[in-house]
Amino acid sequence: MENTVQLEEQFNAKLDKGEFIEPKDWMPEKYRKTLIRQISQHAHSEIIGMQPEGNWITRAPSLRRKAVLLAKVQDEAGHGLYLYSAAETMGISRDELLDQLHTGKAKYSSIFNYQTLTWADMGAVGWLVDGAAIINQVMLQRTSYGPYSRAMVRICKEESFHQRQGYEIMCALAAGTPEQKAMAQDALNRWWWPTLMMFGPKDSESKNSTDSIRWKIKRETNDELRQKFIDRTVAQAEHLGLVIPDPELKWNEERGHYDSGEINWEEFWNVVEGRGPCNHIRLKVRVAAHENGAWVREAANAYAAKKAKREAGSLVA
Ligand code: BYC
Repeated sequence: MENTVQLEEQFNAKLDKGEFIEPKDWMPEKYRKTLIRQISQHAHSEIIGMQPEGNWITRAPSLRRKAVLLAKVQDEAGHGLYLYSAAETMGISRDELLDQLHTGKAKYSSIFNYQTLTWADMGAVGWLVDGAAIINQVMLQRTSYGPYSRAMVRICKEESFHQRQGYEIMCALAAGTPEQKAMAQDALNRWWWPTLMMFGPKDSESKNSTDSIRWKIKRETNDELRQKFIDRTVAQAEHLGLVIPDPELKWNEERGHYDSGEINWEEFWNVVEGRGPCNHIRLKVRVAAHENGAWVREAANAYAAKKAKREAGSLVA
């Protein structure tokens, strides 16, 4: 019988060789807890993230835009499902995970607590929010836990379509009438800073990063990914003829990166801790959707039980 020290050595050797940790492998309890926390937070973000965009499906300006947005919001539901399934492989049930969300115990991404005020916000969310999500998720494709990594591969493919649909909306608005261009600029002004907050607190304040980097759950730090996003997005804003709302944004030749202004960390923590513009309404709508869907779950369970009974009967016969 192997003892914990030996098991931990084998676990670390797997990580060193770049192998995946799979559900049936031994893992330190803290590794399991960290992954349940992060994967479920990620799943919750996907399904709460359906709300700000879902609000615009009936108001999309054309049939084409409506069909595209509908497909995108459906994709987010799918992402939530892959991620809940990945979290369940760690020995926690879907009911427990949803309960943690509905009682406010579990976090979800701060970004979805902001309002979507105009159609241009659908452009800014796709371009910036999905753009930031891709930078984070491309890194997570190489995360050390197999089921999380495999979910990310599929999600990333869909996210790049999401990002392009957002950028396409921004291109149309930025090349439109002065009023349309002003709408696009206003959306960029409101979404820029909250998007930078998606990457989490700065490295010096990130309590989970040391363990997560050691265990190869995260391959890059919050600040490294945020910098990557800024460096990529500046040229995209210039192409649109829009101005990023940061007067300190400046190319630094020596560093080979853009320098940027300080994030309002007080706002970040307020939103994370439940005091953002829409935290209350997002949870309320989610709980109501869950309660209204009870009959679907009951019907699906009754059907599954009936089918299992019938199959058991035919086996006996
Ligand atoms: N919002 O130690 P740290 C999408 C929390 S959805 C809220 O750095 P970590 C989409 C953090 O949980 C994609 N909370 O943490 C969907 C921790 O609290 P606890 C969303 C945040 O985990 C629909 C504490 O602050 N993507 O694309 O090492 C429509 C300290 O932070 C946030 C993901 O979920 C935040 N922004 O790093 C459109 C990515 N930041 O739990 C689009 C998966 C930090 O210790 N998650 N906190 O109490 C991750 O990659 C990592 O969890 C983070 C944070 C980089 C976010």
